Amino acid sequence: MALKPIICIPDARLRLVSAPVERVDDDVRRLMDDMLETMYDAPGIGLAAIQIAVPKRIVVIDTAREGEPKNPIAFANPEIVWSSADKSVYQEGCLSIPEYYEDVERPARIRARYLDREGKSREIEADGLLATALQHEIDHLNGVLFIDHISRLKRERVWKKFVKAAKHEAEDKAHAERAERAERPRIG
Ligand code: GNR
Ligand code: NI
Repeated sequence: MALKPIICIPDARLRLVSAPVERVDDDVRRLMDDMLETMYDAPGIGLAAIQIAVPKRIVVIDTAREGEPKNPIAFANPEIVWSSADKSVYQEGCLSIPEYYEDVERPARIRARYLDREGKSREIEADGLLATALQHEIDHLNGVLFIDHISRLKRERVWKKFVKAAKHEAEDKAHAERAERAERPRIG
């Protein structure tokens, strides 16, 4: 198993539409395991493969609370086959938009079809936090972020904040590299 770096906005890869998995083989299972390890480490309750820069339709979720037994679920090619008319509101966050939380309204209950770790087709009916998390993750597979479901004013505000932070980070990195070159003792 391996921990993978999580990419954040404004990284353009988060807008990619991920490709379906053709076969749940050992490589896919290894990816699912790496994603679970990365998700637990973060910590988060869900992770889509694109968040570790892999544009495949794979999701992992564990909504068990602290102190409860772990309940990891891995999904390949998840699809919502039914959603309820009644909605629920959760305060959502995203590991790709650190430390930003906002209320999002989504269908309260869904039915999803997916392939499990063994490649077997399954259906799951979800409500509560699991329904919200699964919809949040399936959005990631389509390049959609939870901030796309909030007001434009709020979305633009948080987007600009992360663009600015990314620019500062790039400048700091370039500066450190220049300093490194200038101070390195020359040979010959
Ligand atoms: O850890 C996460 N918590 C969360 C809370 C409410 C609704 C959705 C989520 S998913 C998020 C992890 C994440 O970014 N998954 O893509
Ligand atoms: Ni997310």
